Amino acid sequence: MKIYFAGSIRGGREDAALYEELIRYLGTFGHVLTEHIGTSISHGHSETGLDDRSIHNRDLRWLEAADFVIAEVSTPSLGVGYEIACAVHLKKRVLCLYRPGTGKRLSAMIAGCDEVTNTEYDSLQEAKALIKRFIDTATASPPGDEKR
Ligand code: 6IA
Repeated sequence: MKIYFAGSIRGGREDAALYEELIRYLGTFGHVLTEHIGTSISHGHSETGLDDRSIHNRDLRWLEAADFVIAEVSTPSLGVGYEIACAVHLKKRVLCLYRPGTGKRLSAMIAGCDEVTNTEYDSLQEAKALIKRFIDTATASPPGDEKR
């Protein structure tokens, strides 16, 4: 199973340690294509050495290959929003994880999108339970047939 994890990079790295925990957990279900998102890079740093076009094109190829997309959306990120929109158009199953306690309201373009599974959580344990339920449900029904 291929899992695409999306989390903020240039939008802000406040949740990088949390992403790392979520990616570690997702790794128990399958191969996480975007493992680097949890690594401790600072935005503005030269990152991988890849130029922006190469990053964009590679990530879109990964998105096309993914069975599921899990997005942590508490830190607003243009890139994560773009990935979610692309995933919706590619008919991927998308889980959005949002912590309401951050003081940042989730964009209506995500919160109001019926094509994604929007969830709220407070603790890492809750996030893991939401991920497990989402993957269990999604794997039990063929794509396009699932109840969101
Ligand atoms: O606008 P943002 O930078 O916050 O967008 C973050 C999202 O875009 C993530 O979910 C990534 O999938 C994707 N993205 C943005 N920058 C990169 C990137 N740079 N590498 C891979 N995906 C990216 C290199 C940094 C790497 C060493 C962590």
